[in-house]
Amino acid sequence: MKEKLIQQAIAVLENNHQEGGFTIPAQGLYPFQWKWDSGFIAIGYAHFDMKKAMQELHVLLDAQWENGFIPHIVFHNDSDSYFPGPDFHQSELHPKSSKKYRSTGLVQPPVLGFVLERLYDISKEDSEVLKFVDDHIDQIYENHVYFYENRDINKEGLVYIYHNWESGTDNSPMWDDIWPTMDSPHYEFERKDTTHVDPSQRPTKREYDHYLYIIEIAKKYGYDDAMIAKHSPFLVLDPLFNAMLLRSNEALIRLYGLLERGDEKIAYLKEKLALGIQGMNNKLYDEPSGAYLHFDLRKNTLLPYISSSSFAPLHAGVPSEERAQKLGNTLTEKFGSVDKYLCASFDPTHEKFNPKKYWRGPVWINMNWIVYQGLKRYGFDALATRVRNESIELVANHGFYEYFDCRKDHQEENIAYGGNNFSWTASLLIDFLNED
Ligand code: 9WN
Repeated sequence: MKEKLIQQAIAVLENNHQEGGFTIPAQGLYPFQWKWDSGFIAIGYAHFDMKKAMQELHVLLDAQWENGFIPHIVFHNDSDSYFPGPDFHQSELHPKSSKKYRSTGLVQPPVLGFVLERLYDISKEDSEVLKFVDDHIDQIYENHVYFYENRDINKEGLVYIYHNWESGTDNSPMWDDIWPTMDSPHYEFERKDTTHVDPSQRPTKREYDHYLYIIEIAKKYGYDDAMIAKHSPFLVLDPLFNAMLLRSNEALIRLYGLLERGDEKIAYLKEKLALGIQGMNNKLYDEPSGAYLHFDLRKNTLLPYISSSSFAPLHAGVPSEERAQKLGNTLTEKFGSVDKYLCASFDPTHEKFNPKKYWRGPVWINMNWIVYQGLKRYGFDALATRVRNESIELVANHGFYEYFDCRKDHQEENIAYGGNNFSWTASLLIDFLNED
């Protein structure tokens, strides 16, 4: 079974690979290059085609802006199967945006540092891959500097996101409390996503109004970070985003050490790593929930919801052993009852949980991969193995979908939702299967 699944996963990636050397997340639904998708996709390629893995990252980094910013979508082509496209986002409003590629003026979770490290480890310390690391590591470092210089407004080692699309967890119930504060206009536009996927599995029209409105505000200020920090109605410290940044800091520190260069950069990253760990523990950990939560910088308060993002800090070594144990308990008790696959994207015991709707409940394979790495790091082997095995089971039984229903006793035949032949589901399945 393992070999067959790997071959199927490789076929998904090969079919989504584009002439320009990058891979789309899914045909029709997502026709461009997405940042954190490309990171996860590179990990899959690394197991069977290292050249493609390196090319995926190289092409993404080619779209980096002069200020270190790496965009969330790179619009390599003129596909009109996605909304909102380049004409809406207008990245050219920012004076330092790429002159070569059009993109969004948004970011996504900073996974590239640990992806680079993972490529090197999968290659078993191959010298060509180390050369690739040497040639590209400074770009990722510059991206981290961009975050710390522009988005850490309280100088506490934690960086903000100004849009739900930056979180990667687009319509999480987390954001429901923010929308009523915004008074967004009712826009007229043509959705494309709902022509590819059943609308009941996607965000609502009103949610899209909010998504567009925040971008209109950012555009009004030419995507200037300081102005966004001042005026965006959405300004959040996200535990997933910050954990990815810290885990990537850690990876860059190790890689610069292997390259035997960058002493000042190592010192900078170490300082930010320590500060960020402290910041997450002081500001984002919520004792009563036994989990890390999102912090709303506009209201100066934690958003009281537990999601799969709450467990991401394990991957970056953020919690103490004691807190890690509490996170493990929260995961088991709230998300891991016997009739549920791990790991729902939103607290399955909460009234806002929806098992079919995008980031409001379904299981996502990239989040499972992050949670799995974290559980392993803290030695929670049984729970880690469960996450891995259930990820494999979901894909083996239902296909390479974007997200899955976590209810084991759910009777409908189809419990897989969103885009089919989805790239990171395929690539991370390859990584999970190679763990043996
Ligand atoms: C907006 C590509 C992306 C993922 C995100 C996921 C979804 C886009 C959308 O698809 O978001 O970025 O249009 O819904 O939420 O995590 O990177 O796969």
